[in-house]
Amino acid sequence: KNTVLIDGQVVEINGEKNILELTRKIGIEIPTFCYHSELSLYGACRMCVVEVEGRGIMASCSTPPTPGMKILTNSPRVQRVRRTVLELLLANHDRECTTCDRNGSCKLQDLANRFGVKKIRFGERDVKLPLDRSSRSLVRDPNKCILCGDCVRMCAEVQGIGVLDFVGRGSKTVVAPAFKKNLAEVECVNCGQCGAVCPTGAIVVKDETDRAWAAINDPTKTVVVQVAPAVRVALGEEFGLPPGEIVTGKIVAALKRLGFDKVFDTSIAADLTVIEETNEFIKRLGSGERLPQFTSCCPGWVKFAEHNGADFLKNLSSCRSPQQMFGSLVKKYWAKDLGKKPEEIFVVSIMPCTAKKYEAALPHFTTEGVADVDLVLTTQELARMIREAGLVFDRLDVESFDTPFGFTTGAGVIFGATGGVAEAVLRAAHEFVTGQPIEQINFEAVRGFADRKEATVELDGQEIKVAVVHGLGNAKKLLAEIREGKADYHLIEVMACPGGCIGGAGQPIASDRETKRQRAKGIYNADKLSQIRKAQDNPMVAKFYERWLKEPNSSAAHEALHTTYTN
Ligand code: HC0
Ligand code: SF4
Repeated sequence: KNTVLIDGQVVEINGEKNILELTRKIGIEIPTFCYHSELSLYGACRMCVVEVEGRGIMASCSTPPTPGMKILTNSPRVQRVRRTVLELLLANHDRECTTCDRNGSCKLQDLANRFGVKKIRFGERDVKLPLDRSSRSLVRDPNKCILCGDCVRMCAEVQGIGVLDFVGRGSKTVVAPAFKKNLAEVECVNCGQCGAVCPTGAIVVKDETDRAWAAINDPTKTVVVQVAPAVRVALGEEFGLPPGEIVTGKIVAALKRLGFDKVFDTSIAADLTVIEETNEFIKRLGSGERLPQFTSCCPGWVKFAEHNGADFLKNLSSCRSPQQMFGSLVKKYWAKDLGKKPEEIFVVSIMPCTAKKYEAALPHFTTEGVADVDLVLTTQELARMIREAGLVFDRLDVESFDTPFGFTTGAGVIFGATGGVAEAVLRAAHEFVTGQPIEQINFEAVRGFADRKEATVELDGQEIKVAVVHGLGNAKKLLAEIREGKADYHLIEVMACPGGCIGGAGQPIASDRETKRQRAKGIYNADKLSQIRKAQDNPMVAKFYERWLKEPNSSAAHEALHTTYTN
């Protein structure tokens, strides 16, 4: 029969690839460091050991179950090995838990706790390796690395980049960029996915909450904040709420309590992006030039394209991302309404994304020499500020965004999930070409987590082929196919992170698929709840055109909302 015995319990094998999956099926949580269902098998951390009768101690992640196996998951031998593995890791690990950004979300800490490690029999490593703070987005602390290789495989396999590797030999081995360079010196795109899978604090988001407090406490600054779409379905997780719960109103309330002068929604700038990008797309369709058009709102993807897709740079939409469109409008136009200079307004973004920190610092995103977005904080950092201020998130009364950048449509919110940008553009394209609104505005074909999603839609008699990819490895494959003449799309959405922005590395730590699924569900629920679901119907955006931008793709719009790329 196709069964095994796990701790005396008969368990059927049903296509499980390894013993670990089988034990999880029956509710036994075997500890792991290097096992991720989305990454290849490595089997190096030895944390997931089990005892198999007649074969001894084995790594459960890399041992396939065979009928008749007798498996013990918690025998004295297993317990001993596990504890020794943990102690060895701890001996080699910086133990400054109290000052670590991952205090509370560290697997090593959690397991040491869970397995009751009270004493470490091995001495602490005495040499301190230098920290790598070169990246705009991340901090790498090799002293906290346990050599599980999760980041290496994430960067190479899922993102198709491969700038991290094991460097050195034996006890001197570290994970680092090649030739022990700094992150900022290699072709890292700041996606942060390496840090999102890191079980400890060896790669973390660069914490810039100090700069936010300083701005808030500076009486000469008007401090405004914009909130990205994906933040509203994930921040709650930091405070015990389920993933996908829409907490927009509480976020607004929290930001007001923290002392921000105005609280705005990035989604309104996403609506503006839809209008600019769709008009650009229709023009290209007319001329047949620079197709396929790629979306350009994801800074990880844009940097990747600048490194690896020089031949495709002309195909990127020239639209700045919503984050940057927002900052530009605030500093260029809204500041004047207030009678203020660009430097008197401090623009903060709350983003699910680590690459947004890099994007905001790019030298061309400025007005009169002043950055359009002064500071980007991730969802994680906002949670930290809320905790620091002692706000009980769950008990906050909801509030609504301020005007004029507070009126949102469903189209601007679905940007937060993979496929959302493409869908929002499709909701507009038909209407812009024919003058008639489309009836069916849900484009299910571009939703969900398949590696590549495709849709064919009819646009005034012409067949338009749309592709959506997420995870840069999938983008890389698609670029290769286009180069070989095997793919002929008109419009392509690329998001660097698996799942899109909801899976950004600045979100609460959770790299499992189910959490992302729930967040995506929350995004589409927010869309369903919106009275207005098409970007072109946003009355505030219409006002921006009337007062500031004149027409889509006008020279004023180009000046404020578009950009160019370099390799
Ligand atoms: Fe995204 Fe965005 S949707 S990239 O995923 O386009 O970060 O949430 O804010 O800018 O709107 C991230 C999320 C944004 C931008 C928007 C886009
Ligand atoms: Fe690789 Fe992204 Fe990490 Fe950079 S941030 S090292 S590109 S996974």
